[in-house]
Amino acid sequence: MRTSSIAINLALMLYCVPALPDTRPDSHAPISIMGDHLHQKGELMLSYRFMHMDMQGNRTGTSHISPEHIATSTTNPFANLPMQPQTLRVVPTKMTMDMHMFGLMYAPSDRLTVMAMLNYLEKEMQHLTFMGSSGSTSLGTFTTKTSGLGDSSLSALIKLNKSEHTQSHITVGISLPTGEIKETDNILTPMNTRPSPRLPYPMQLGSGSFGAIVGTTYSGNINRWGWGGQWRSVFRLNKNDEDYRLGNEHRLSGWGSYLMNPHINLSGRLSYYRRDNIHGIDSQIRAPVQTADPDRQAKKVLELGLGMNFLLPGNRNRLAVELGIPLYRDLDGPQLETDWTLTLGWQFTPG
Ligand SMILES: [Cu+2]
Repeated sequence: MRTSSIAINLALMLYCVPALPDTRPDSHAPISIMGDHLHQKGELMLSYRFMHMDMQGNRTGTSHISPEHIATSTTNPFANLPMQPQTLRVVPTKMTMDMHMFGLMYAPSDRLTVMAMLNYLEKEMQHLTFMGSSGSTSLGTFTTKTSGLGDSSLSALIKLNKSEHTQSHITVGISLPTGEIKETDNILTPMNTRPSPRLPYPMQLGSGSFGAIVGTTYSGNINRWGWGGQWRSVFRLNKNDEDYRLGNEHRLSGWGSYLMNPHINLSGRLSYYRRDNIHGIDSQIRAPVQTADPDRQAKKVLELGLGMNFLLPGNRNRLAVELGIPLYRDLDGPQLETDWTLTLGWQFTPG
């Protein structure tokens, strides 16, 4: 009898779940999606996301390529400079990136939500160095590490439309060059020396450039189902002080969700991500390694995301988790491939 009354209560709670944005777990997108929702006038939200990205092995186009193959057959773009080998001789084998993302959202009106984001990054890359200027004899391995503040952003989310079950908004923002682009670390060269040069592009913490952020988001829910879509691009606006600009980035995402109970929903997401190559070159980054090549940075990835959102009792705290798994990777390579991404998040709306 007690169980059935609990069941009836749960059913009533579920039936009564209103379509207001802050009272359903699925009124927020999967946690890897940024700037997916608006707030009501006067509302403040603080958030912390932790993202771990794991990369292992190399790919050219859509095919795997071994370190030995890279070291003996991939042309070194700096081959015409003095002391440079004909092929790449240092090969990245593994990389991890941990991002700590701090966000603040505030709504001065029902129509406008402003958002600020700060990132702290920790990067680690393992490499295999091949001996001398040719052949497939390995000399040794080394790991480079960088950490610090990444680029920051300020955005405005402007409501386009809102009805009982759907909402849409556009996002316009600016990416600020707060991340360092002159990080150095100890490396092992094919000549068995251990200098500390400026590290290649993927190990730097920022872009060095201002960026324009633009996008649009649509989302809806009805009964136990939720859905949404977002387009978000970052256009790099200027060459940085080191005379290059990173490639523009575009991400198109669609997701669906199912409400298990008033506090938990499951989500599935598909995202297509595209990043262009680097324009220009940093004259300090010249090494027989793929990561130093401005034309080996572009990628196209189709990613599946499986996640859960939790809305804690009181509706002030949200927890979320999402695992991203690539379904398709096409890289201007050789380039390290991303194998999985984990995002954890906590969102808090103070009283
Ligand atoms: Cu928010």
